[in-house]
Amino acid sequence: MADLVLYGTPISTYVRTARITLAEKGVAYDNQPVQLGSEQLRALHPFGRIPVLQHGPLKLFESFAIARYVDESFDGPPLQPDNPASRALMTQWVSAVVDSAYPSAMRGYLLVYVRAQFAGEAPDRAVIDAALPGVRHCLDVFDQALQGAPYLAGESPTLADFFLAPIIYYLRETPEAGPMVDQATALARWYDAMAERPSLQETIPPALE
Ligand SMILES: N[C@@H](CCC(=O)N[C@@H](CS)C(=O)NCC(=O)O)C(=O)O
Repeated sequence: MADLVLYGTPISTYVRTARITLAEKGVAYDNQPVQLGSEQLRALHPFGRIPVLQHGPLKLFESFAIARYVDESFDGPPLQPDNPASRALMTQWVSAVVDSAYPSAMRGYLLVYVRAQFAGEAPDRAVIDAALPGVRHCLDVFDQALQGAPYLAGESPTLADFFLAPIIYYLRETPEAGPMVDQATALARWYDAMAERPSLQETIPPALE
């Protein structure tokens, strides 16, 4: 087994954030799937979530803690700004993704499609429609932020961009949010630049089926 193991399915946006960070730093690791709701996961994570990183004796959960640890422990380009203001902006946008974008765009919208697909049913139209204003607001907020700078915390990509990109990847595939992303010109420009990075190309999740 590798010295560094990342637990969690590569389908998860949070697992992908950790994988992008590891790829940006050029760190080798083993990605092991672990069943949600399983005893194995409860033993790894007190709240039964993914990702979990095991590095020798250190076990870490919470993707922001994992991403910061990887950035600060390994050689490779720094993924967090040095100056306090830009670093605070990075942290602000990570929190905004976790506290606002994920609940509205993933839990409230995209996962409605995913659960329906797994169940072999049509998605609940009323639930999708009710989620759309929140998704639009979220995309508007990030579009506006990206009108002033190429990346969320300034001139180069930081961990904040690695939290947002996996969500936009999925939204672009949806019938309602896909066109919203395309129309959000700064966000669409940012995503195109992000999608070209080898770290994103290496971590494209398997198809949901
Ligand atoms: N704040 C956590 C969120 C992790 C999270 O919610 N992961 C999802 C998968 S994308 C999960 O484990 N969901 C299963 C559950 O909540 O039971 C982090 O950043 O690691």
